[in-house]
Amino acid sequence: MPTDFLAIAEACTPTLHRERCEAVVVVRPVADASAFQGWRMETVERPEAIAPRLMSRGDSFVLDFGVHTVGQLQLTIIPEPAADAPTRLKITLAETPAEIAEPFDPYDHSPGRLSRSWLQDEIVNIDLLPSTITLPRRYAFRYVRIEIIETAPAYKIRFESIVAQAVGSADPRSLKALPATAGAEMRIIDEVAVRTLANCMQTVFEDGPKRDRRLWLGDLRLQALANYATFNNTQLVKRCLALFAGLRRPDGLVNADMYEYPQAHMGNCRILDYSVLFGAVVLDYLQASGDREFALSLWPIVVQQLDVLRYVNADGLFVDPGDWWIFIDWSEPLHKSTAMHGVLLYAMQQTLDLARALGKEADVAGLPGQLDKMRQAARAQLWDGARGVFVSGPQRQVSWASQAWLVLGQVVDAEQGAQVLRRVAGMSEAVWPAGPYLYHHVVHAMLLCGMHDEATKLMHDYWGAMVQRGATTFWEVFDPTNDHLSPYKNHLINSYCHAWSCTPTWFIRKWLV
Ligand code: RAM
Repeated sequence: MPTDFLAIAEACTPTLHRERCEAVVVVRPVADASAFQGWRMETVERPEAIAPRLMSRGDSFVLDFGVHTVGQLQLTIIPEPAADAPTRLKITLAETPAEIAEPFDPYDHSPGRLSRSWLQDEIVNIDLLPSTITLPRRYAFRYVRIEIIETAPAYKIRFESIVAQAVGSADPRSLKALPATAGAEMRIIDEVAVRTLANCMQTVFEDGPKRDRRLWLGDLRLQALANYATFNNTQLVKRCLALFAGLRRPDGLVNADMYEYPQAHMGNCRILDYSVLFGAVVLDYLQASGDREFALSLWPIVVQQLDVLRYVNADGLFVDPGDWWIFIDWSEPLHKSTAMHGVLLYAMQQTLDLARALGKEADVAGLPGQLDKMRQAARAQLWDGARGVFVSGPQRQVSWASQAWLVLGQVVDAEQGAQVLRRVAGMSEAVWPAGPYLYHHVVHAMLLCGMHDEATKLMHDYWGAMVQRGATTFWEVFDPTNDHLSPYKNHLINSYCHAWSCTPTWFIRKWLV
């Protein structure tokens, strides 16, 4: 009987936890060139000042919930005296001060941009007053701006209560304590990372609760690692793995992204460096959960992913077929072939380790030889002896991505790995990472090479810099030299609570304390 993966996914649907949250302060945005994206929030008053205040057309205020929150918003509105016309409100929910301070419109809809509908603003008309209303969407926010567009000359309104019902599948009671040996900065980074993970944990591991609210294989791999070290909700990982296993592409490869609604279905993204890492997620799951039976049921699908080895030529080198999205990082100048070669090596090694753990080595008998050949090919053909680093493409580009992934692919040992990572750090022409997904792999590579001090410093310089800029959850995109960087050409639509940014908690808990 073939395994019914979708039934397994269904059976693992988590219970959502809810928690009532209230604003901690009333704020207003103030332009400040030294603040993140040019805006900081200034305290106006305590939130208790809002409930008794009578307001009418033109009044507005901004609530700060203190930390990033995911959930629904409920408002109780009282007219004084009785209302003789509807009330019309504009409500904007924001992850960052800029989303409150800068207008969403006019919006650039040109190709390559994301939909305006991800931005969180509502026009709400309320016919019957007094009234308690719950806004229709699930929002991701720290700030809420309420603007009264219309009341009527005969009456005013006051907001008796404004509360959020935070929602998520991370059970706060199951959060493992951070060892006391963690230093002060690492404690803060860990706390922000754990909130990032928790706010992305819904009925799947979402990439971001504001956007895309969807399951991505690359994000899942990192979230699962962070989750094992914190909430250890192995059922949710099982559900996500079952969704990828139950819905595969016609060529048998797992897809990069997945939707749950109205029923589970694949997204339209095929990302080579995501599909090939499916086996790595299975191995991590097996090690964390001990669930051998489920891992065995996935094994044939893991083996099927080895199909991508058809993109390795007779010399043992990966050759970009040109018809796949190879992600690696958002960096525009990055040449990706060498990094992809490293991803393949890492993924194949994980597959081999999984085969060994499951007693299935016979199914991948050719793999050890293939791995040797690909590692030798990298050392022979991707190495620049004069510069002492690995290069990619005809222009022999040097990048952090190439070094990190070839270290993760065990092309060099720990000592040589530390040398290439230190060299690339000192090369002004090297292409830097443009986002947390690649920063994660750089830090991971450093830790495998015993570079604990450098890894800690990089976490301080990168994730620590987000905290200094006010982050209470870590971001999808961040360049310490450019606050407005956005792969979608609009910093307002970036996600500021993003799955692949949550791994500092894994580094801290597994490697650094
Ligand atoms: C974006 C999301 C997601 C990522 C893909 C590649 O749409 O940010 O996290 O995995 O790109």
